[in-house]
Parts: sequence; C-alpha cells; structure tokens
Amino acid sequence: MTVRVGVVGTGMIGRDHVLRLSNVLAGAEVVAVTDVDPVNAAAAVADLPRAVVHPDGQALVEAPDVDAVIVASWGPTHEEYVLACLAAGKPVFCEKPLATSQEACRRILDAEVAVGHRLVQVGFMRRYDPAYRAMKDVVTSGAIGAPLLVHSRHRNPSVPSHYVREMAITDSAVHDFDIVRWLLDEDFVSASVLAPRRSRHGTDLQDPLLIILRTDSGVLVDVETSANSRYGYDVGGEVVGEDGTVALADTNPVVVRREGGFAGAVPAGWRERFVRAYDVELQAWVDALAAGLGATGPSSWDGYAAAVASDAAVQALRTGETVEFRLGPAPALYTDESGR
Ligand code: NAD
Ligand code: ISE
Repeated sequence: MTVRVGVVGTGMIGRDHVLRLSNVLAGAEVVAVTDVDPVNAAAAVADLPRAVVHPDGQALVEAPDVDAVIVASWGPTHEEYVLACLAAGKPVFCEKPLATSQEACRRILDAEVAVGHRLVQVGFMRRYDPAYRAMKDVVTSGAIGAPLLVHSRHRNPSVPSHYVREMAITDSAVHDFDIVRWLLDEDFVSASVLAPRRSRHGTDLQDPLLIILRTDSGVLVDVETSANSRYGYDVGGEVVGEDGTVALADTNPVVVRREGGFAGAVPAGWRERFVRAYDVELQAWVDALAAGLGATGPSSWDGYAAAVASDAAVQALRTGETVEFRLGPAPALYTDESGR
C-alpha cells in the first residue's frame, strides 16, 4: 500500500520532507502540498506532476486522495492543522513544536483522546538518531549507575530572521527537553534560565542562554542554546551517572593534521547533522501507517510535555525566577505502546 501524503508548509524542512518521501523513502507518495506562498508550494512539487497545489491547509486536509498529512508550516499554525487532521480522522506528522503553548497542546490532546486512538506523531527526530539511541541504551542498561546530571549543548551557527528571543526555548531547546526526558524516562519539575553577557553576534537576541531543569527524581539538566555560534551546528550531550558517564562522540570520517594541529569538521547545520534521523523517523511514520496504525513514535503527550517545560522556561526567562510545574498523569492513550 502506498500512503498518499499531503504537506502543509513547503519551507526548508517541508521541502526536505517532500524530497525525502519522493526520492529516499519507500511506501509513500506526495500527492498534495500547500503554503501561504503558492509559488513556493508549486516549486516544491515541480518534479512531481501528479501532485496538486491546494489553496490552503484546510482544503489539503479534506482532499479525499490525501491519506495522511505532514505539518511543516510555522509553529503558531500547527494547532489549527493538527486539529483539522484529527477532525478528519487523518494521521498527521507534525513538525516540532507540536504547538506553541501548553494550552494549545492540551486542545490537541483532548481532540486525539476523543478520537480514541493515536493519529499524531511529533517531529522529535533526535529520538531516531543512532548516537542518541546508543546513549539511551547505555543509560537504560544501568552501566553508568543512576543519572545525576545531564549536559545538553545546542548551538546553531545562525538563525532565520523570524527567529525571536524566546524561540531559543520554544523552537530550539524543545529538542533538548524532549531528548533528555526520553533519555532519562522521567519528567521535569522546575526550570530556571541564566543569561550571560550577550554575544556580539546575537543582535537583539538574548544569546546564548543556559536553561537549568530539575527532574522528578532530582537529576539536574543544563541546556545551553546558542543562535549564533558561527563556527557550525554543534549538538552535544552527556549524562553523568553515579558510576560513569556517557556522551555523544565527535564523529568524523577523517582528521586533518597540519601546521602543528589536528582538526575535524563540525556539521554545517541541522540538515547535515540529523539527515539519517529525519529519514528513519519519517520511514517509521510511513511504515506505521501502512501497517494500519495511526501513529507511533513521539506522541502528542510528548509534544505537550515539551511545551510545559518550554512555557516554564519562557516564564523563568521573563521573571528571573525558578518556575515549578507538574505534568500530571498521561491519558491512557499515551501509556499504551500501541496507541490504541
Ligand atoms: P520555513 O520558514 O523555512 O518554512 C515554513 C513554511 O511555512 C514557509 O514556506 C511559510 O510560507 C509556510 N507557512 C507559514 N504559515 C503557513 C500557513 N498558515 N499555511 C501554510 N503554510 C504556511 O521554516 P522551517 O525551518 O521549514 O520550519 C517549519 C517548521 O519545522 C517549524 O515548526 C520548525 O520548528 C520545524 N523544524 C524542525 C526541524 C527539526 O529539526 N525537526 C528543523 C527545521 C524546522
Ligand atoms: C530548528 O527549527 C530545528 O528544529 C533544528 O533542529 C534546531 O537545531 C534549530 O535550533 C531550530 O531553529
């Protein structure tokens, strides 16, 4: 069975997903796209003569030949399209963040629970990255003992012009919130934010930031975000346990030695660093749909959990205070692996 996919938002990652589904992955065909910029949408499917450019997201979701939808438009538009997919009973892969506030994520949760089975997968692709997976295996095996600290480094060489101050939390650090919660298999209970003096590259951003979270069992997590590291896209992570540590390794096919030094390359951006993870996450989504499942992988609950941490961190940034919070119990839909 070929899954017929419609893509809402054909910017950077929307276009990548169109290409990925069309040229790299198996079992799916892009049959529809839409974007507020129709020229952009048409360009994304220039090589796919059968794909239709719809006037808006609602029309795409309702199109009878669209089996499933990818939402890759700007974060503030996600809620509307995910709710439309739920209303139409169609599976939806929503890029992170699931929505830009915990209240919006709650509305999605409520709608999905009312449907009665999972239909939403959130684009937390780090969970599909081989290095993060190997790291989780070590943590879960108990080899380093109980985790005590986590260091998470998230440096972007530069960011688009629409990236504003709090997006360091809501658009970037949400990845760290999700991956650490997944690595440790526990929830956060507080957030505070420290800001050093501003990078001269940061323009009007408060850049960089240090976000400190505490988990339920008392693990301290620091997330460093930078929007203007300049030198490359540098994502790092280390879990410090009672008996040892595990860290993401710097990987390079080659190391160059010259003029008294040695060097390897830092990835240029998220595309390069996580290319394999994007492929694996989207293939897993397509395979789940072909197998008759509405969704597997990161759920609306995971999107909600990240939004709760994000909202707390934004509040902490604004007030300078430590913000405490509790996630509460997940609806049964999200504790059953099958999502049914
Ligand atoms: P982008 O600005 O390049 O593209 C967004 C596109 O959405 C634009 O073409 C814009 O015209 C379109 N759009 C905006 N509002 C719309 C609407 N109401 N209906 C239809 N189209 C609309 O941004 P991007 O970098 O591709 O990011 C898109 C989403 O993907 C964001 O949520 C972002 O956080 C996420 N993202 C995730 C990753 C990842 O690593 N998982 C990487 C990049 C972006
Ligand atoms: C971008 O939207 C992504 O999701 C990237 O993975 C992340 O590293 C970047 O900071 C975000 O802006």
